Amino acid sequence: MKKLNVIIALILSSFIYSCQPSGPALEERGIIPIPSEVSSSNGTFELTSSSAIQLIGDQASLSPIANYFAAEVSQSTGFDIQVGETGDLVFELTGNNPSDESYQLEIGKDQVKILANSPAGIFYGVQTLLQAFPAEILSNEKKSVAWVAPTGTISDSPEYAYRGAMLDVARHFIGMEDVKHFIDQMAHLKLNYFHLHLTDDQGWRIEIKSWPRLTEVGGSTEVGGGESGYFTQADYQEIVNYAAERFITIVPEIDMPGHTNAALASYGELNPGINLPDGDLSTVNKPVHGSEIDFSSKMIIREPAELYTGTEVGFSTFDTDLELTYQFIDDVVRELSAITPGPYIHIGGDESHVTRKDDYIVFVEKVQDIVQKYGKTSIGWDEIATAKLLSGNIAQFWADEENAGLAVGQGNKILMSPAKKAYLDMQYDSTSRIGLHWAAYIELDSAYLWDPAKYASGITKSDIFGVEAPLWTETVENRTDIDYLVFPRLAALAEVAWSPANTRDWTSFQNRIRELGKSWDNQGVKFYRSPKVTW
Ligand code: TNX
Repeated sequence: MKKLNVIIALILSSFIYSCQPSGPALEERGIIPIPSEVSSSNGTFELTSSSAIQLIGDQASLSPIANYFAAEVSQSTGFDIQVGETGDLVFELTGNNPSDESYQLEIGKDQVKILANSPAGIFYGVQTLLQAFPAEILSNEKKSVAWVAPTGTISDSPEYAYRGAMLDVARHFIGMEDVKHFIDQMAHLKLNYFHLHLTDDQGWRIEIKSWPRLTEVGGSTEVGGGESGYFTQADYQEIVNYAAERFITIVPEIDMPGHTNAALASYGELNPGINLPDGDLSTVNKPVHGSEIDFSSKMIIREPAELYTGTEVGFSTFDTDLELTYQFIDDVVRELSAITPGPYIHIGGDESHVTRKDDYIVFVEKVQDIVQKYGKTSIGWDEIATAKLLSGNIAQFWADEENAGLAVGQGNKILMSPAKKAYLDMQYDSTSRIGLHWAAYIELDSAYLWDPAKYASGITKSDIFGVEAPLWTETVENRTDIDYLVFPRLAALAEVAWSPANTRDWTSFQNRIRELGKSWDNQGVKFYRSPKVTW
C-alpha cells in the first residue's frame, strides 16, 4: 500500500512538473511587427511589484519612456514601477543617433535590457517587451496573472523610415479621445507618422486664427449633416505632444485645390463663382452673406458655396488665378507650420477634377513654394507629380502608377498607400457593415500579402520613403467604426512597413495576430474577427 502511494505520488508529481507552465517561447509570443532576429532561451523573466527601471544615458530623454512603461503596465499589474539606481529593467542608450531606430532586447531570468542608439529605439524595445508579456498586460483593469516573459534576445530595426497611418477627421469629425486611442494603438505597432486629413469638402477641422470662419462655418457640419467639430490650435498641440511622447510625428494635411468646399463655404471671396457676361451686371442677384462682386473685372460674382454633407468628390476648386487664394494659403501654412514641429505639411492635391490641368500645375508649384518658405517639406497625393516637384518633396502613391513614375523620374521619393492594399476604409468583403469598395475588398491576408518594393512597375525599394495606411471616414462615425475597419489590418500594414519582405510569413502572422487579438480584447478594442484567423 505504501509502495503504491509512493508510485502514485511520483506519477502525480512528474505530471504536475511536466504541466508547469514554462510558457510559449519568445517566437510564439505574438510580436508584431516581426523582429529581424529572435532567439529564445529556456527560461522566464518575471515582472514583480519590486521591479524597477534603471536608466543609463541621457535621463531627460529616457525618463519619459520609463514613465510610459510604468503607466502602460500599472492598471493590469497594480505595480507602481519606479526608476531607481539599479533595477531589473535596464534601458540603456548606447549611442546618440536619433535617426537610428534599431534596438536590442535581452530578456534574461533576472534582468531585461533594452539597448539602442536613440530614445526611439528604446521605445520600440519597450513595445516589443510589452508584447513578450501575457496579453493581459495592457488591460485597463487589474488581472491576476503571472507576469512572465520568455527569455531570449531580439535584434530589430525597421525596413522603412516612414511608417504611417492616416485619419480623415474631415468627413466625420473624430474627437480628441478617439484620436488619442488611435495614436496609442499606432505606438504599439511601431508606427511613427500620423497623417491628419484636416480639411475636405465636408469640413474644415483646424482653427486658423486669421480666418476664423473656416471652423465657425466650415467646421459646423459633416457627412450626413450631423453636428461635428474641429480642433482648436491648443487641441492640435495637445495631439502633437501626445503623439511625440510615443515617437509619432504629426503630418497635417490641407487638401487643395480640390476638396475645398468647406473653405469655399466659409469665405465667398475665395470661391471661383460664376462667370458673367462681360459688363452686364443687371442680371446679377444681390449676393448673400458677405459675398462680393468683383467690379474690377465685372466678370465674376463670388459668394459662399453651400455647406456639403454628401460623399461625392472632385467638384470643388480654389481659384488658381486669384491672388487672395495664395494669401489665404500663406496664412494657413504659416499658422499650421508654427504649431507643427514635424518636417512635413501635406498639401493634398488629389481629385481636383474641376481645376484646369495647366492651372493645377501652376497652383501646386506655388503652394510648394509657400510650404518651403515656412521651412517645411511638402507631401502630396500622387497627382502632384504632374507638376515640377521641389527636391525632397514626396508623392503619396494611392492609385496612379504613371504619376508615381513621374515623381520617381524627377528624383522624388514615394510614400506607398496603394488603395487596393493599404486603404483601411475598404470593406473586408461584400458583407462588411461599413466601408467602401471602389478599389477592392481587402481581407486581412490581402492587406498582409504584398511587398511595397514590388507593387508598382517603376517603383523600386530605393524610391520608397515609406508606407502609410489611410482611413477615410465617409462611412465611419465613431470609435466602434474605427476599430472595426482599422484592426486587425493596421497590424498587417505595420508589419509590411517595419519588417523586411524575407522575414514576413502569412502563417506565422496568423498565429501571432491571435495574441494581439487577446491584447485588443483586454484593451477594449472592438476589432474585426477576420475569418482568416482562428482567434
Ligand atoms: C479617394 S484617396 C480619395 C478620398 C476618398 C477615398 C475613399 C484620395 C487621395 N482621395 O477623397 O475619401 O477615395 O476611399
